[in-house]
Amino acid sequence: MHVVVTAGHVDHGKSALIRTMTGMEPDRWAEERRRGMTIDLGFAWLTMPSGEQLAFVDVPGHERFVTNMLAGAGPAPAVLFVVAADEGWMPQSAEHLAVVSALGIKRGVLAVTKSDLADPAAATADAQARIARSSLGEVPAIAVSSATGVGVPALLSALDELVGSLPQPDPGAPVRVWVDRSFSMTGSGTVATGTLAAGTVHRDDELVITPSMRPVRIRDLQSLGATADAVTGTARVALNLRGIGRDVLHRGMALVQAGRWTLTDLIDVRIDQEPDQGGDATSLGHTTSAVTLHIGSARDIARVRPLGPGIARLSLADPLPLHVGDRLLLRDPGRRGPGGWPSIVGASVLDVSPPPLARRGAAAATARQLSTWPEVPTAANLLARHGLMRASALLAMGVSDHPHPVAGEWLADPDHWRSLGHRLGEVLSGHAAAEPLSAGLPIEAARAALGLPDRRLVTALARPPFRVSCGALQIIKSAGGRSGPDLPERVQAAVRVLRADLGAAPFASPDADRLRKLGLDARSIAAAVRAGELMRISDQVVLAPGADVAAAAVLAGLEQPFTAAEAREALGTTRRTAIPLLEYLDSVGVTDRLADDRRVLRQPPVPPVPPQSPASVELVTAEPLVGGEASS
Ligand SMILES: Nc1nc2c(ncn2[C@@H]2O[C@H](COP(=O)(O)OP(=O)(O)O)[C@@H](O)[C@H]2O)c(=O)[nH]1
Ligand SMILES: [Mg+2]
Repeated sequence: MHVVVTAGHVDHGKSALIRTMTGMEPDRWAEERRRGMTIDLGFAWLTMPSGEQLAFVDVPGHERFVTNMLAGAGPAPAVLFVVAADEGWMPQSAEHLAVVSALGIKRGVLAVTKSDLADPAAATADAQARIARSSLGEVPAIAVSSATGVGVPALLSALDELVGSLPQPDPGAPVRVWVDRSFSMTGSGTVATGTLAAGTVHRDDELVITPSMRPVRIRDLQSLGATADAVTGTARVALNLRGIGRDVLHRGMALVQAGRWTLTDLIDVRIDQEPDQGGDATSLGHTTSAVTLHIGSARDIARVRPLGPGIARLSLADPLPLHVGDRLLLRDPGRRGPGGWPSIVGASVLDVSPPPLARRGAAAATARQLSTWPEVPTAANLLARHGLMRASALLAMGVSDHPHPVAGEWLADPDHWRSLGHRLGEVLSGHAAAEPLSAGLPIEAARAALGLPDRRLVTALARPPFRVSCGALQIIKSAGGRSGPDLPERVQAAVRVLRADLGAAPFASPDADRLRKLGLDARSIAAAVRAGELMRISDQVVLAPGADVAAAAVLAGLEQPFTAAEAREALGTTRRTAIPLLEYLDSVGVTDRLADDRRVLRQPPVPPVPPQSPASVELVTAEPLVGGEASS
């Protein structure tokens, strides 16, 4: 099915032409028929020579009802432009053409009506020349008469050719039906009608009503008076909705697929030049007054904040479900265009979730950036602006193609991601310098420091030379193989003394008194352990790194199995050290403790990582076994 909207001055014969072509009455109201004037939208359809169905949305031409005209034209992909041969081009011809241009409608046919009353040549030439300067460009023109039927077959075949050349909308596109009519039917509840521009609706689908976001289910589905299980756009649809009252639904609301649209009251837009109205290209972009905004069947009030040439931020009185790339029509009731009609200008939506303009000069910088964007912004454009976005947010903006996520569903602009990596490095270096005894910067602190919305992003940024260990971020030192932060001079000196003691008696672990005298508190010892300068055997016992290997060598010389007392004697130490050391060796699988409390040597311990190689992850994962210190 195809949908075409009429356009043209009042009384130029739009409704009569629809009536003649379809045999249906587009003026639905008694008042319309009594006054002989279209007030509201009319709907009629026919089967074309090609067998395809063509639905018309007939609009009122009178300027008082231009809002109704916009509601019908908004969602339509093509236009039947009507000019009467006897009157020729008139003010509302110009206004409707401005509307068509602003909406970006690209395809149309010109019908020059009442050709039984006057020679259509002059009106045709004039109208074609004017239309050629609009978004429609060159259009075929057919002289017709609804009184005599002359030209009607030629018009039908021109329409057939027109719709046959329209691009086929994506059947999988997200659904948004702007409600243009709603009524209740006794016994079957509320019905909403509208133009389905793209995508598919099925019976039993759930949609949400904007702006309330209330979910509704499609009980029944009709298109051109016939019940259907599914309808694909472009099409006229009547949706019978379950469980809602008629008073809930109004023209201008939309029925949308959940999660696929952004309900927004703040947007950044590019405002079209206004060549047809001879206006200054940025005239509307310099107003700060309120304008009327139209999209689909919706009408809204928008406050315009100009950001730069042709670029503006609009604050909407009521939120609308929008995508980037959507076409909007703006009318400035305070300005009068040629012919005395409020000036009309088109705009395209660049961002439906624009960041605040906090800094000085942010408006101008934003305008510079946005003016380089294409008509329909891409994921790369939006990411360059937002830095980080959820894939679902991008989808709700109308962009389904996106790069691979950096973490979870987070997408990142490549430059922004690199600079976050640099900033993480700065933050970590700063932290290590300020707190040399700390086990690293907690992930949450790093997240807050970088202003990131999700901790998973911090983890994803922790690629070498950064790493995550026990919920904290550390810098991996490449030279020297030491993984921890540099030890303060005071701690290094104390550790040197301790290592000298242990060199003489490798298993005589220093007692609390000795450690206190050397000024080594729990934090300093933990830092020395992380730096690989000491080895923690238990809470109370520290030895030199490699003490476990040395102990195993000594124990290998004993008759197997051996008792704790035999081990203590061979190691030349006290029970205070021997027992924790044996338990440590049990825990890492070097020794086996038998049922009678004696032990056997199972295997020599893994030798420590040689100092020249980079610190390995194994060292890190072993930390909980040997460490009892809290990370700070
Ligand atoms: N003679 C003649 N009258 C026409 C023709 N088309 C429309 N009319 C008359 O013009 C008047 C306005 O037509 P209508 O379709 O309501 O115009 P609309 O406002 O553009 O919808 C009606 O009285 C029609 O009968 C035509 O081709 N020839
Ligand atoms: Mg009419």
